[in-house]
Amino acid sequence: MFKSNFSKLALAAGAVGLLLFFLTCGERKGGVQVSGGGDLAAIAEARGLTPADLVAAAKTYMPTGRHDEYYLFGSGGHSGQVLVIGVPSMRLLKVIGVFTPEPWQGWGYSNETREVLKAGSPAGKELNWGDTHHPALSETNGDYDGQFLFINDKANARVAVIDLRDFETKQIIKNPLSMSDHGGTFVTPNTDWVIEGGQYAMPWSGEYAPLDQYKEKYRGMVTFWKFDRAKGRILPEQSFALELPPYWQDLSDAGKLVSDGWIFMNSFNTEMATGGIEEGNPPFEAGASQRDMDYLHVINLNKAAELFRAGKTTKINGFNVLPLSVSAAEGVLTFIPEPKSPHGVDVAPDGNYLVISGKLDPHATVYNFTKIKAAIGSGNFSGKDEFGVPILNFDDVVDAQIELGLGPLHTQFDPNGYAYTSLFLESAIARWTMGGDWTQKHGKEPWTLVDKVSVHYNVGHICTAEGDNVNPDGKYLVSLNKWAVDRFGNVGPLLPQNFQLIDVSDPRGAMQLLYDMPIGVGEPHYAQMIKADKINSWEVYPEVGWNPGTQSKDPNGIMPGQEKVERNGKKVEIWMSAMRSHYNPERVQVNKGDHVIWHITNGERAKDATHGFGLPYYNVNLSLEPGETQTIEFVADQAGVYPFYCTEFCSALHLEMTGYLLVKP
Ligand code: RUQ
Ligand code: CUA
Repeated sequence: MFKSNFSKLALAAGAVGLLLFFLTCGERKGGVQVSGGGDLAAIAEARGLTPADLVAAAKTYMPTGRHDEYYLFGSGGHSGQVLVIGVPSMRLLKVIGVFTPEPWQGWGYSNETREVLKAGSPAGKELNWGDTHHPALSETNGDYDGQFLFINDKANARVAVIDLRDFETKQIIKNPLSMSDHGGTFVTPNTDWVIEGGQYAMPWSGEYAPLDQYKEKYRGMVTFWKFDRAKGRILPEQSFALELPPYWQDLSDAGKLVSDGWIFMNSFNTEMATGGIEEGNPPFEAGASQRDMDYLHVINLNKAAELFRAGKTTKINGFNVLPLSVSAAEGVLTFIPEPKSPHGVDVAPDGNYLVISGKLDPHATVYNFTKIKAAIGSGNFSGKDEFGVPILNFDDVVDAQIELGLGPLHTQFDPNGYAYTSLFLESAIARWTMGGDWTQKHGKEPWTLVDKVSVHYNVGHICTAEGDNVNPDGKYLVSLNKWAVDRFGNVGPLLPQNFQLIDVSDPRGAMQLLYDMPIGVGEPHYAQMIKADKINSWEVYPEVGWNPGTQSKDPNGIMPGQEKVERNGKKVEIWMSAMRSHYNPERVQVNKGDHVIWHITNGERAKDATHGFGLPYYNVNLSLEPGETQTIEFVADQAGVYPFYCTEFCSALHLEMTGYLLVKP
């Protein structure tokens, strides 16, 4: 099975050897000279590069001005941001500010962006970190459409909406029921719903209950956020949650095609352990791992939405919740045993197979949705859990268990009938064949492990190109490794994560490791990779005076020539323009104690002609992209002179793009 690795390598080595041979026997004796100086064979020798290295370099190197084939949208982990990376070059293209202020983009310094951040904070508190986990690209008919990106913050149970017309965050929503989430964000095939699954069970809406009332008072949840594509916003009043038993719900995924309208969600700690190592109880890690089986939650979302519309939900903390008793009685929620504390649940592109990864079990377990539906339809249950949720028989609905290796976590797919599963404990990626029509179509033995590639080290999620939608590209796989250990130069005890790019394009050959990319911010969890030509973002804002918060013309946006300052009692309102290389007005005079409202419009129409606006003491930095209008507001509480200046190097006279805010005592 692994022999193919070697023959493939030999083949690659042969091809490159041949290439080098031709190069070195080329025009002149010392080998091929390129302008700038260099002889490929000599460089390879001097740098100790193998033929496989040269192939990897040739597959990833991007000559200047050439664009990458894919965009990778990666979670920024604790930074609360989203990373945008070009594939295969692995060049960082952008860091999108989401749950935390981001000064370069002026994210969190203007009125509007501050409001978006604040909307995600509990009343009276300011959150300034997030633990971003799972980015989800919007889909149309189960295929990425390049319009929106969603991401969750596990630490505070928040969900954000990013508009890919300008790569900016538009909305942050705090889950009204839970403190933490994990099984999100995932979207249904037409992005009607954004899924946010919970994680650690707790009494809802922040209420107190002692741990000895765990079974009665603590609950799990999954929230279905209704998304309005035209508005580009989640609509909380049209959204609802399911009350779930206090098992710890883990990852989820939305059904597609045959399983469209269904949601699948893993759980662990069905033992309902409550910890207490200090009181002589088993620690969580042991207490939550006693049972051989936990429960895969199978949720009939269409049915749940129907009951919600029929008024079967109650309000908890002002939010619509379908009670567990209703879900259990009405067939909204069904359980299936799943091997011991699994982690990822991934719906295959055909929508029929669900791959559940063992974590503590070396197998991937593959469930067949057609069988699940039939078993639910025939009422063939083995019993109920103690909350009254019906349980199906494992053997009725499972098609295969494939031994993959140690610590399987997450699975992605390609168009060649392969699935790829990360093996955390083994630091490897397993490639294996799917069953059903797929493998028959590709003439392969179903449910078989065919190849493994080592990664460095402790891989969590993986991402193949468009690898979780109905039409995967495969091609490239990015392994999101938790540990870097010895891969990079020493930067102190806190090491970067390591994104490794792997070529999975050859269905007959082996997978080839191409590139290591250290990620020096946060701990990225998941990423999704989309074909670059599906992203149609704006080059400049559509009109001068554009408000990115509303994605429409701002009433306070002005054209150059319309600048003015108005005073009304203690309120001073300024309409300022920014053009290369001046602000107008350049002097702004107010009195101490004045309430200042300041609108600034970038009147530029040239691509990349962004101006900044940095104001000392008042803690302001704006990024005014061509056409953009932003508003800041503050009380001039300290007299003095405050030079404001453009924080983007926009022109030769950029240093002169400045002015004075004069606050008179
Ligand atoms: S996960 S721990 Cu997606 Cu593997 Cu968050
Ligand atoms: Cu505008 Cu520098």
